[in-house]
Amino acid sequence: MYAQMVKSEATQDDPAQLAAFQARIDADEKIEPKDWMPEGYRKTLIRQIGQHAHSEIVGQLPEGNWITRAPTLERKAILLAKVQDEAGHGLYLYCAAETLGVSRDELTEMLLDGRMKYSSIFNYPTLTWADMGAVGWLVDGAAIMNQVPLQRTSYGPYARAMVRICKEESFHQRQGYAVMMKMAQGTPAQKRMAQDALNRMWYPSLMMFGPSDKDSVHSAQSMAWKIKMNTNDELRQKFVDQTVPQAEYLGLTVPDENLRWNEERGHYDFSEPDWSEFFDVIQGNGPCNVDRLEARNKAWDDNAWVREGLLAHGRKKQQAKVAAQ
Ligand code: FAQ
Repeated sequence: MYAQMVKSEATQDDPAQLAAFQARIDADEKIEPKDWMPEGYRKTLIRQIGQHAHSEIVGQLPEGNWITRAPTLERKAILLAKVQDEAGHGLYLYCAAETLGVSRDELTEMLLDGRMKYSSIFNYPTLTWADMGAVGWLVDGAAIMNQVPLQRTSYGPYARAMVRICKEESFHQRQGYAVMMKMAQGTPAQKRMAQDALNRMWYPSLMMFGPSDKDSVHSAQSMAWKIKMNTNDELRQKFVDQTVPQAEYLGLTVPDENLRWNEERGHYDFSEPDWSEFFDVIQGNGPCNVDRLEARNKAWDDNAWVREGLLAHGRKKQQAKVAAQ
């Protein structure tokens, strides 16, 4: 339905203006906030950047859950820094979305009342300390695979936000892999925890790239506009090809009986995730959807006084300025 809406809005635009816009995209020019853009382009960006921002913010919850239980002071400091980075990513992305004419409050309200999504992965629980390793290694690993190409996306503010985000995400991925190495080379019980975390996180991580290309509603238009640089399946394949040797190095087994190197294709063959589970999760029926939205709603309500205080302060300053004129 959204795709239809985008299409019909796009067709209302002047064909000559649309052609000139597409020519700029094809020439790899960056589109900036004050430039003319088709309404469909603007709305697609608001949807994608907004959902990306929400994912960074909601994504703090599964790891935040482990800050007080990190096994050493060093691990606690690292995890705390990582979770704070995710908050920063959310803020850069909300700022990028605001340049398209939507406020952060509006975006947040759309998250809180279920009109906007966030990444499916954050609706799974983090049950053991090994999950902190698996989240960094697999979830940040998948996020980087998707986000490195987005540094070249056509919308300037989004592309520039991704540069810093990607630098920080690679530190996140390395810290996760370091936790996994420690666990996988630890006692038999620690190695079992690491394997259990991989077993539970593998398919949800593959789902992060979105539905298979044949079911992806937005890919074709988003790629023509260079809002997306690759299809969902292309990035999923790259992720599998990169991650399987890392699992082998850890001495862990990827939970997929069909996983094998295909000499002819030059890629791993692997099993698709259970797509009915994916669609269930993004419709709000995953293991933690209710908890995640409750936590976000509570934070929004508890912090209303801060927003109101800041607005009152802003009004007072404005009034004082007017009175002094
Ligand atoms: N979860 O037509 P497509 C991170 C929805 S950041 C939920 O293929 P599209 C950092 C999609 O919205 C992770 N919904 O969609 C971190 C659409 O529904 P709609 C977030 C999903 O947009 C790490 C419908 O399915 N990254 O992890 C998902 O072309 C650790 C049809 O799908 C980004 O957002 C999903 N996985 O492609 C933080 C990157 N997949 O909107 C803390 C930017 C699809 O029509 C700790 N986003 N859907 O109602 C993208 O690259 C794209 O938006 C995709 C989806 C690839 C996610």
